[in-house]
Amino acid sequence: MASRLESLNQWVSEVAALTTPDEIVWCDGSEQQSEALKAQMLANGDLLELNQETHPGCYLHRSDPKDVARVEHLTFVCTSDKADAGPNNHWMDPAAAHAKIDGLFAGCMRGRTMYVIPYCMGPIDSPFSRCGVEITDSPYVVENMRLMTRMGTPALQRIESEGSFVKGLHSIGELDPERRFIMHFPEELTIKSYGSGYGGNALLGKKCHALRLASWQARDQGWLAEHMLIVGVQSPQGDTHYIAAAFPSACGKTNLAMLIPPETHPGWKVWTVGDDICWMHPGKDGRLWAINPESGFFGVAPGTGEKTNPNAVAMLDRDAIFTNVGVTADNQPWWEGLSDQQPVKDWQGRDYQPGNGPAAHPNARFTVSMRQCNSFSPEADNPAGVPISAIVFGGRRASLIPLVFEARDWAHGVLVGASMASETTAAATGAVGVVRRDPMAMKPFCGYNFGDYWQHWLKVGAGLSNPPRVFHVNWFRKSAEGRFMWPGFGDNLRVLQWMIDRCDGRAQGRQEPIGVLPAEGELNTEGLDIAPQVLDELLTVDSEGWRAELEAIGEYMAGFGERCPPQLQAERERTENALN
Ligand code: OXD
Ligand code: MN
Repeated sequence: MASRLESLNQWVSEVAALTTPDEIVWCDGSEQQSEALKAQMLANGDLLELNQETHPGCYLHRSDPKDVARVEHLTFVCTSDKADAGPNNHWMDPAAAHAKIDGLFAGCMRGRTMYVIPYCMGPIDSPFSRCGVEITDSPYVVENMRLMTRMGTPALQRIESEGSFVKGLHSIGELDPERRFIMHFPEELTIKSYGSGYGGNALLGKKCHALRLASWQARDQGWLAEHMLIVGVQSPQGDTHYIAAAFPSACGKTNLAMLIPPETHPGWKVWTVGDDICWMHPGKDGRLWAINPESGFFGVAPGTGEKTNPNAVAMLDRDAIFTNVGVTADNQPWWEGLSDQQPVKDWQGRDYQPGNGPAAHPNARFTVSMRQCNSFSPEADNPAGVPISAIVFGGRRASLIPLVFEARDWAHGVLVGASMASETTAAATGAVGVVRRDPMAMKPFCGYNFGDYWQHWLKVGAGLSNPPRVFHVNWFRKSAEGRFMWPGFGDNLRVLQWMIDRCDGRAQGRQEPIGVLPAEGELNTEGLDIAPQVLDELLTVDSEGWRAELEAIGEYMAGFGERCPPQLQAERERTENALN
């Protein structure tokens, strides 16, 4: 098979001439092709069969132990003008970057098969969707892309009729961290990734295309490409509000997207539209409309259990790929937080010894089609997307940041998003638990200068007659003894309920210098076991702490020089003055 699109055939030929594979396979997305690939991976050990009685269609992949997370220090945005990439990105001159990475690609597929994967990010028939083609030498990547994107013949047909596509070239190379780069060329709509098989580095539709390149395209075309889940919250009266929420990696986006209402909330229902990426377009009605460009979940396994995310546990008993989890004596997948069963093998296939660390790698993952989720929303296939009532920002902050507050308006909301900070997690290599600025949870994913990005946010909002309300949450406040103060998980619905009450004009709120907090009695705590003084503390504004926080935010934003919108600094000063 080849394509009817000459530019695609030509690019495939050029890549083949560079990488010299033994064979070229075009991926059609069929069951048959997928079965053949899985059989091949089972034969060569890339995949291991899990217990097919308890987990039909489930497989385990053990990655190279040095290839388990995104590598931000090896990820580059290569724009002709360095300032366009901004201080938030590592930059390389495009010509130098091509030369460097093409040197690695030369001859790298000798003895291997080259797979050509046409994919569509978003519903095939949505005007908001965008297509790409990933070329890879990894069958594991092919199978993951099949779950995570709309991949195969329908995507190819759309690409052929549109005549353009994002080009993504990937090879696992030697899996040598010294020969590893993830390079983006937004001006050429091109991605080149070498030396890693890990999801965020290798499934190019996800972070590389749907966030880094898409954020660049979105700026040019007047929309927003964001690191956000999309959830529908249906009240007992039957009306549904859609909420988009940005949290850094491994901070509970998947759990919030699949939340099960607490028993105190009969009649409430939560619908999952997406758990990681959200593309939002201004609609004719002056609202923002969102699609989830993905079709699967690539979720963090550890911590996913009956208490934290029963919907996820239920969807993982069939047709899923597990990466770097442990296994039990009867060959079921296992990770910390899943069950009381004991693992017998750890993520590296060694006999489990507590002294070797956790059985599952802290960034162990599952890949599964979103259709398997009990709370899957059919609206995820709606080409028009869903209207967004509220945007939520949040990070992991042990102190200072209240459980919830609402921004004064859109411009203040942009400041609130730009001010986000969070403790780092195992989703990226490097130290864990260090607080760093992560504006809109996009620090690792914004394909251009944050200053320009904030300006773009301000501009998009200014054009909306009915913009979403903007909130900030913090599920991760800790007491002096180091215990989490808020129960989180299903009980987070209580906070979403207050947001909806704000949207519908039912909650007055309490005006504070940093924004609007729930007034006394507005947060529904019925049946919740929380001491009144703990709740008070969660909803208190510590003026002195906030003054220091705002100063730090000011310094951070000043690092973007003239590209930082003056309007944002003005919003910051407004909050500062209110605190004084
Ligand atoms: C992810 C991440 O995989 O953010 O979604 O790292
Ligand atoms: Mn993510």
